[in-house]
Amino acid sequence: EADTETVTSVATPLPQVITKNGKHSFWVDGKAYLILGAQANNSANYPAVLDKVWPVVEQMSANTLSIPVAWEQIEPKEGEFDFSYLDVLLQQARERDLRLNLLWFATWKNNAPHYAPAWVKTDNKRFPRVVKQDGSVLNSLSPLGKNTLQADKKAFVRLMQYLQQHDPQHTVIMVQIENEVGTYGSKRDFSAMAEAQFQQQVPTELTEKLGLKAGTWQQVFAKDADEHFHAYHIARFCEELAQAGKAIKNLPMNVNVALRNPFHPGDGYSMGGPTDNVLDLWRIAAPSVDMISPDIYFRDHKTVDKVLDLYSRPNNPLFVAEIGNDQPYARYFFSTLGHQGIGFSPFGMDDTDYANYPLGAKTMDENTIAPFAELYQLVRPFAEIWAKLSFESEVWGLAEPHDSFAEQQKIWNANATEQQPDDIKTDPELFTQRLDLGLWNVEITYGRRMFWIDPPVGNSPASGGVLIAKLSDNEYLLTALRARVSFSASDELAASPFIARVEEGHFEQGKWVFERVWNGDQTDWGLNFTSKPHLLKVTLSTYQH
Ligand code: N0T
Repeated sequence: EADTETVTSVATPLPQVITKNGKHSFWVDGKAYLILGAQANNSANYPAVLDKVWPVVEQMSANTLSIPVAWEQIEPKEGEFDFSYLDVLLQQARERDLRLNLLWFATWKNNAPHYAPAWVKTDNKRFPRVVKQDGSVLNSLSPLGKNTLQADKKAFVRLMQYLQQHDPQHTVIMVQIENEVGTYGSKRDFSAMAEAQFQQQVPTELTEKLGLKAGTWQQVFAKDADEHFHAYHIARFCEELAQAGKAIKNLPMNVNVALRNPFHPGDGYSMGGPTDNVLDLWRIAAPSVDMISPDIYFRDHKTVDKVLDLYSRPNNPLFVAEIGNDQPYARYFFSTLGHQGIGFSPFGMDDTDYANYPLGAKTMDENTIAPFAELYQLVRPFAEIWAKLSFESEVWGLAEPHDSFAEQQKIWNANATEQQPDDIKTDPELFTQRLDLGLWNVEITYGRRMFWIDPPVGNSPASGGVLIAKLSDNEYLLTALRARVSFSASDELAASPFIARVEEGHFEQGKWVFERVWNGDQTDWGLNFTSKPHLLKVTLSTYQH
């Protein structure tokens, strides 16, 4: 018994991120893996409350839980480590067949060292905070504090050693370094220590890779010098952690970001974090970080789509590390997968009695869970196939485009996004999307009957979406919710198009299992999807005149 276990665990390959031709794949147990995630609330990292977390994760049909592990809890006294929380967490996750993404809450938890041990937080001399230009001191640790890096790294290495020794089956598939790093209220540290560094040359590796001329921070980045300087040093701090941690156990590691509004950035955001303007700098300065992951609290389609564009790049795999847990956010699961996302993880998914409204939902109950559960239940039966096709073939995913949430729910910097005036909401184009799939085009419409040609009026609330994967030039895997999907021939095809065959089925052990053919009413008016899950294989053809 014991022997077989050792043999299996030794054979279990490490989770990893694979990049080929600018496309990314996240592998677990030697296979492509799609993170159908859930993130627990901030203070859910204690054994006594875990039984309030699992039921929500299970109701969602999630396969991965993101949950904090705090520096203050594993090293309450300097040099004395306690991993009893992880013992319980790992065991309970395994019993439920769930994987974990551990969030290392340490030097930065949204700007502040709240989760650092008291012996760190109370010793400003040894662990210096960011000094503002006016000389006042912020409650955000400076990335230039050598002792801070050393102490944080030491604890992080112990955490990775714990995983190396106690998690041979890789229940933990990813580790997040810090949480929403950066500083609110100053573009950088202006302490004497920082000033000395700020006068120096920008490291040549950075200027060269960014294609910029060498010089001091001020010379190279001009009015953006302060922010770039701060971002570089935070990125290097995270890089040191990632490198040291990976040397112990080579798990995928990510850094999550408190976003700035891509259309109206302003300067009130968490400076120095990997916001879109310094994303390339971060990728260069922190090469051991596998990905920079957006935390999405914009509710509107236009802003979310832009964020997904910005964070899915040949040099950055897209993982939506956090997204609000209210209904309007759920459908962006479709667009995340359409951007070749490796995962999606709504925030605040547990019953520990907290709701981060107005960012997320007002309450945690069945109604809050349902929109996410519906999506995971739709995709989970073919998640591995999807993840494989996303990497090896071409995939598309779209969420219903118009926004239907109430004005008063537009908060924070999402305020800035323009809304359509009500009187033009009758335009069917608002509820129509088109995709060029190669030889074939597809039109997706929302909010119409299954039969006949009445124009689309949108779902209320907006909640539809579609997923398409290319199987071959004339063959697609398709699923959707609350949408009509109509194929047509693109200009490349000179002959007349027809639907050759639409099979409904499912996958078993990676093999397509045929259930029935959709024909007649089921194909005459496009392929109409309701709130029930249907998986289709669509084969298209042409006839000559
Ligand atoms: C997120 C979450 C958690 C004036 C917020 C979003 C999580 C962190 N931060 O519930 O704290 O750990 O990553 C920042 C959004 C700031 C909005 C400010 C409104």
